[in-house]
Amino acid sequence: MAAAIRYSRRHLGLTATNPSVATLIVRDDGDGPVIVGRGVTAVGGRPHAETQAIAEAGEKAREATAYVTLEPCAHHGRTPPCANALVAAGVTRVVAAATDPDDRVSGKGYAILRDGGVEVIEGVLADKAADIMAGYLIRSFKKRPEVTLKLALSADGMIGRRGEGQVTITGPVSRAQVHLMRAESDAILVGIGTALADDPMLTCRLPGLEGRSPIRIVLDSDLRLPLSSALVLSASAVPVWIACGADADPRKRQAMIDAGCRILATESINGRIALPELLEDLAAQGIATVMVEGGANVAEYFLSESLVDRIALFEGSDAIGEEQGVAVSGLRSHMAGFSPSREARFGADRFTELTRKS
Ligand code: AOF
Ligand code: ZN
Repeated sequence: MAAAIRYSRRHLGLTATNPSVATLIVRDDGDGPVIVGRGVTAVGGRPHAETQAIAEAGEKAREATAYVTLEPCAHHGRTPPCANALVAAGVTRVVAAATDPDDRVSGKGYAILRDGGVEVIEGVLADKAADIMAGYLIRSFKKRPEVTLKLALSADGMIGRRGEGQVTITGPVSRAQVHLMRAESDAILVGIGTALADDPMLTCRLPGLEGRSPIRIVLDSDLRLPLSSALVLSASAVPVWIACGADADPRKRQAMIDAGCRILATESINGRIALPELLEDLAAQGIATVMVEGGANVAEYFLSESLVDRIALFEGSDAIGEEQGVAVSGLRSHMAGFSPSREARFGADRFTELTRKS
């Protein structure tokens, strides 16, 4: 199951509105277990993992065990339900991690398997699978995407230097990790302050993963993003969605649309986009994971609204100094609501993933 869960990562960020799920079909003919079929939910969400693994295994699926990271589906989509396909393939045992919250499936997939004479073992490494599929689960239960706040902090807790655009805080290994996180996200979000100061691309530029850039979202109540910005100029290659206030200038809106951007008009309160409404809208459009990349005001806004599920904290070893530094106000007290779930070193930088205490 651990191998299946690792394999399921492969298509994170590519399968909306489906979760990225994996299946390994394993058999033991006396010489130890051998993987005879593998599948991961295809780009775009179909075919499902199981059908691909079954196709690869062919006759070898008979009397084999299937490891599935999510309960096999019980509904008819473009293909018959995966639970029926597993029965038909002659699999005798299914080991599953997470139960599918989808009403069309929940519990019914296991029932089809058991009715077909298949032994079912549920809940194996369920927490690990739920961690990988958090976006899918949060979108199902809370009708909003999972929000990961990425923060790069200097040794003295600053996220930037006053009046400057992009400042180097972390090293190349951390930056590569950030690009990988972008590739695994459905969308990436920044505030207009960051978009104006940095003129960022927000794409994934890892060799081999260039085609995996997420949708880029800018919180821009008054539509201040210039048509000449790197984001707008690349909108036809990688989508740009602009969240503006419902009362934003209609001519500016049209100009953005003409430039290839999509407008999400959202209620704004005191000049700020209403986040719950925006997130609900994003979830309704299939976005399950959003990575928030700055700046300080947007980070503080998401934290104070309790809309951050995870913090990806990259800490560099150089200080910026309080005089010149920009900090996220109240960061330490907000962080008290999170507990560390993973730690690593990326070159000289320290990485901590924090998960919200429920
Ligand atoms: C599986 N295997 O690999 C995945 C599943 O739009 P559809 O027909 O593809 O159905 C989407 C639902 O399928 C989704 O909500 C979830 O319940 C399930 N995802 N199921 O058997 C898979 N990705
Ligand atoms: Zn299925």
